[in-house]
Amino acid sequence: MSAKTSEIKLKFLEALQTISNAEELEKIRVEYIGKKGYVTELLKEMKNLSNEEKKTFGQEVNILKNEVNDKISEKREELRLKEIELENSRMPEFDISMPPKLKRGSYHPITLVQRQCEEVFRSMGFAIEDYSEIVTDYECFEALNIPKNHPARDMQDTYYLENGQLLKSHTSAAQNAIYKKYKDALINDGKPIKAIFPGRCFRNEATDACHENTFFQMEGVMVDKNISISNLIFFMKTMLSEVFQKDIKVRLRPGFFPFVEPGFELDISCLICGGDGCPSCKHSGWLELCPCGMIHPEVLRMGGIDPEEYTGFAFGLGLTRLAMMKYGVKDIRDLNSGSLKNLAQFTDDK
Ligand code: FA5
Repeated sequence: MSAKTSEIKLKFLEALQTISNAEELEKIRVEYIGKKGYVTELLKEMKNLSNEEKKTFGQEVNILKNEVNDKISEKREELRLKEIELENSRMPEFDISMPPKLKRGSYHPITLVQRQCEEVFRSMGFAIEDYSEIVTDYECFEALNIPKNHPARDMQDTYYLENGQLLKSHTSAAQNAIYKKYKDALINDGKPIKAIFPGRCFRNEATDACHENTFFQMEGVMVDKNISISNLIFFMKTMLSEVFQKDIKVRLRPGFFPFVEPGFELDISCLICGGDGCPSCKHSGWLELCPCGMIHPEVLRMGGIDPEEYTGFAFGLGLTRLAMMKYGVKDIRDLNSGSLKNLAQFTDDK
C-alpha cells in the first residue's frame, strides 16, 4: 500500500473513532468516499502513472474504498443499536404481571334502575321475561284491543318494516305471548301469572327534555282469581318505595288505554324541580311514569284466559323516566347520548 493510501486509511480510522451520531457519520462518508472525497481524489493521481502502476494503484484505491464503505456500514449499525438501547432505557419499567390501571366502566343509569326494579319484583314472585324488539301488528295493537284505524294508534306512531312488522312502541306488545305462555299453569295448576318484561320501545316522536324516540319501559302483569285494583296499588307503591328508598308523592288519575278497564295514569311529583315545574316535567310539577289498570276482558280472552273466571292488572312503567328521576337527569336525551363522561357522573362508584 502506498504511503498516501496508508495515511488516508489511518486518518479515516482515527476520525471514525470520534463519531457519535448519524450526522457526523454522513459527514465523514462524504469527506472520504463522496465525489470529492479523499479516496476519490486519489484516483485522479493515476493519470501520472505508468500502465503497470495504474493497475496496482487502482486495485489499492478500490480496496480502500470498499474498506471505508464497510466500516461506515458497521458504524451505522452500531449507532442504530445504541439508539434503540437509549430509547429502551428511557421507557418506564414495564411489568407484564401488573393489573391494568384503566378506569373501570360503569353501568348505564337505565340498566341500574331496571335491575333494581327486577330485584323488587323478583322478590315478590314475578318472573322476568324478555321479548323481541320487532313485533307484529297483532301483538302490538290488535291483541291489545286496538284494531286497525283505532284512534289510540295515533299516540304510538312507530317504525314499520317492509314486511309489515314494526319496532314495538310499548312493552304491552308482549302481553299476548305472556298470557299464552303461562295460561296452562294458571288454569290447570292454579299458579297466578306474575311476570315483568322490560324492553326498548320506539316511537316516531318529536323529542324534548322528557320524550325520546327510543326509550325503555317495563311492563308487568298479574292474573289470578279475584285480582283487584288494591293489588295493583300495593305492587306499585312497593316498587316505588324500594327503588327510591324514600317517600315519593304519587297521584293516580283516570287514563284511557283500550287494553285496560278501568285505566289509570300514575304520576310522581317531579324530583328535578320538587314539583314547582320545569322542562323535565313539561312545567306541570308531575311526571307521567306508570300507566296501569285492570286488564280488559277482551285482552284476556285473546290470550286464552276466561275473563269470567280470572282478572288481572297490568302496568307499563317508563323505565327511562324513572332513571331520570332517580339520578336527577334533567334531559332524557342525555341518556341516549353515548357520552361516557355524561353518563358516568350519575353512576360512578355505584
Ligand atoms: C303505554 O305505553 C302503555 N302500553 C302502558 C300501559 C301498560 C298502560 C299496561 C296500561 C297497562 P304510554 O304511552 O303512556 O303507555 O307510555 C307509558 C310510559 O312510558 C309513560 O308514562 C312514560 O313514562 C314512558 N314513555 C312514553 N313515551 C315516552 C317517550 N317518548 N320517551 C320517554 N318515555 C316515554
